[in-house]
Formats: sequence, structure tokens, C-alpha cells
Amino acid sequence: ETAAQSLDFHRIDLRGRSLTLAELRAVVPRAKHQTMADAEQKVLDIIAAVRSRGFEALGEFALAFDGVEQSHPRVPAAALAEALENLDPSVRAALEESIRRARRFADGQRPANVDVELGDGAVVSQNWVPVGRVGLYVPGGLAVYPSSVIMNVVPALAAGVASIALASPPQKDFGGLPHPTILAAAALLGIDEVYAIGGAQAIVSFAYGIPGAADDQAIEPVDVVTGPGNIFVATAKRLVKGVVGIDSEAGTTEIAILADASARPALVAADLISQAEHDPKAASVLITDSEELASAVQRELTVQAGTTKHGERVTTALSGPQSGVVLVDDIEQGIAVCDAYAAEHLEIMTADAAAVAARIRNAGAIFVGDYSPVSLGDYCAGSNHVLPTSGTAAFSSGLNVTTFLRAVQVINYDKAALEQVSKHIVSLSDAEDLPGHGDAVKIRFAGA
Ligand code: HSO
Ligand code: ZN
Repeated sequence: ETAAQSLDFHRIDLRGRSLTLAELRAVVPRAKHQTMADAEQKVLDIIAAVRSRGFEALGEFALAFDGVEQSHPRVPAAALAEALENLDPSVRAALEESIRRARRFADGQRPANVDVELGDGAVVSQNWVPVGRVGLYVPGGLAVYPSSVIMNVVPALAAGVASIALASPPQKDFGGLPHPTILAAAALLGIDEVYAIGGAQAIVSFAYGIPGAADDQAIEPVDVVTGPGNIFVATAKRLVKGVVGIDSEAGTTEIAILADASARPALVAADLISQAEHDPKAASVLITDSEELASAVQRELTVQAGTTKHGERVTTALSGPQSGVVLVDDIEQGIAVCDAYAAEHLEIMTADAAAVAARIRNAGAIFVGDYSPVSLGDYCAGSNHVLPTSGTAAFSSGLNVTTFLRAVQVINYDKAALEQVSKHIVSLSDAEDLPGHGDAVKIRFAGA
């Protein structure tokens, strides 16, 4: 691939304009929301087929979608061991370092339980409890990301999830098994329950489970499904939500960079390109108060897009309406634009970058200064690369240990402690016309 088209990194000039949050949200570059309507009927059919005909339906989908004959999707233990044996040593070393750092960060995230004594003998606690079982989907096809196996599995393990299963599409080129690098990453993490199941049908199999002739042939239903995927995977996750928990929707990747005149244009351009490389629909946005920087980055983008391997894809992404440069009066206004955009990844390349970063409220993850590029976070920072996209960072978080935990509240009052509040319970139960609630308290003290 080379950059065939000319690169049109469009400009949005907000200088001298004072805009409300709602107005800012409307003017920042943004891809149109993908509509799920078309995918929905197809996924409903997949749900019906998998629920009624189980493995037989999975076999048909493997043949139709992946061109693979399959009697049972479970990946044999020997195939996992073999994939790990054949893994390139430098890739293995990199995955191991990535796992080490992700583990240390995830272990540090575990929230503390709390016990609060609200009076003598009146104790309320909150205990963080892991979900029992997690199903993780890893896409196949063009984008085979063993790093994403790490990002999903490590926080689940750190949360204490006892049972983790993984699914990835069967690949014709690999004997109907998932991509060997995916299998190797699973093996490195000690995951032995792996299925060759693609797309929506993998999500559905995890959500409802599939009965089997023997225990080791069944797929047990999970409590939480995580993992990225195409529109069918995203639709399937939406449709099974409620039956199971899902992680936040990870759409097409985005990078925003807030930079001032002190930023180095070559670095800014390289980082914008690094995420544009994922997808022709990826979003790369520069927010700056420096016209000179904007022009220098534009020149760098053209140069670098001309030589980078996926130049065509990159050029398409950078030229799309979802990408471009936003010119602002000052860093103050820049911060407001960043908060309105709520980027999946936000890099701060300004003077005193840490202080600017501390003022950002909406971003999936914030990368501070010249030596914390998004690529670091994608592979080896220790942070997670499964992050909220399309502005959903305003209300949701990237994958982390709490994705796999529930906060269970425990109420433990003794007799005197209950008696102390009993009249309030009775008053409220009367006020809500639910006297049975009050009676349930009164009966404990009747005649005592
Ligand atoms: N930047 C992607 C994750 C990724 N990058 C995987 C490389 N491999 C979404 O955060
Ligand atoms: Zn990436």
C-alpha cells in the first residue's frame, strides 16, 4: 500500500469563538454513528440458531462464514502447546513483558473492601467479589492482536475470576483453528479453554452456553463477555446485554493530541498515523493553539504517510471527516475541546504536560509528554488498551479489574441497632403505603 490520494487533513478553526459544551460536541470531528439496524436481524437469527441447534449451528456458521469444516470448536490442548512452542522468541519475550506490566498494574487496582460502623452493632460492608466466569472474544481476520488477549485476560485474572474462556474465529489457513499467535498468547496466560468460534456466534455461545453430550463438550454460560469486534459482534453484545454483563463498546480507534508550539511535529504526526494505521475509519485529531505547529504537522503527515507501510489506509483515515486539526485560542479552550471530544486516547504534548493532563476530565486514557505515546499503551505500558470510543469516555471506563468485580453490600445489625432505627422504618413504610415493611420490623420486638 502507498499513499495514492493526497492527504486532506481538514481544519476546524474555533479561534475567537466561545462555544458551549453542546456546541463543541457538535463541531469536533466525529464519525457518524454506525447503525446497528441492518446487523440486528442477522444477529437475532444467529441467536435463534445457536440457542436451538447449538454445535450443529456453529458448524454451519464455521462453514458459511469461515470456510472451515468443524465437528467441535474446542481447541485441543496440544494445539495450544504447539502454538506456544512455535512462537517467535522475540514476540514471546515482548508478550511476557507486556503481561508482567499489565499484571502489576492490575494487581494494584484491586479496590479495598469497606466496613462502616453506623452505630453500636450496626455494620454495613462493601465487598468486591469477582464474577464466576468470563468469555473473551478475540477478532480474527486482518486484525490479529495477541496484545488484546493480554488486555482482556490479565484484569480478569487479577480480579480473581475462576473460569475464563476465549473464542476467536476459525482460520482456513491454520487448519480451522484460531490464529496461532492468539493461541500462543492464551497459552502464555494459562488459558486452556479456547474455542474456534467467530463473531456474533461466539458472543451468543458464551451468553447462553451450549449443552454438550459430555461435560467437556459443553460450553458453560458466562457472566461477562468482553472483547472488541465488528458491527455484528457489537450488535450481539448489545442484544445479550442483561443476560450477561458486557464491557463498554470498543468501536473504531481514535487518537486526539493536545499540543502547543513546543510540541515536536514529527512525533505528533507519527502518533496520529500510528492509530490511523488501524482502520480507514480511524480518527486522528490534533487540537492546538499554534498555527505553525498545525502546518508543520500537516507537512509531516504527508511525508510520513507517503512512506509508512499502510499508507493508503492511513491517508484515508486522516482525510476522513472524523480526522483533522482543531485550532483553538489557547490551551484553556483546548482542554474544553478535549473534554467535549472525550477521546479514546488523548496525548498531551504541551509545556507542563502533566499539569495540563491533570485538568482533563473526559478521556479513555491520557498519555503525558513526548515519551508516552499511544503505542506504548497499546503494548507495554501496563495500562489497558481496551478503551471507550466515540465519546463514551464521558461516562464509561476502559477495561480494568473492576470490570470483572461486583460490589456486594453486606448488612449486619444486631437487635439494639435495629431497634434504634425501627421507628424510622415504620414511618417510611407507612408513608409509602407499604405497612408490611414496617410490620417485618415490629414483629421482632413484639412482646419482647
Ligand atoms: N490501539 C488499539 C489497540 C491495539 N493497537 C492493538 C495495537 N494492537 C485500540 O486501543
Ligand atoms: Zn493501536
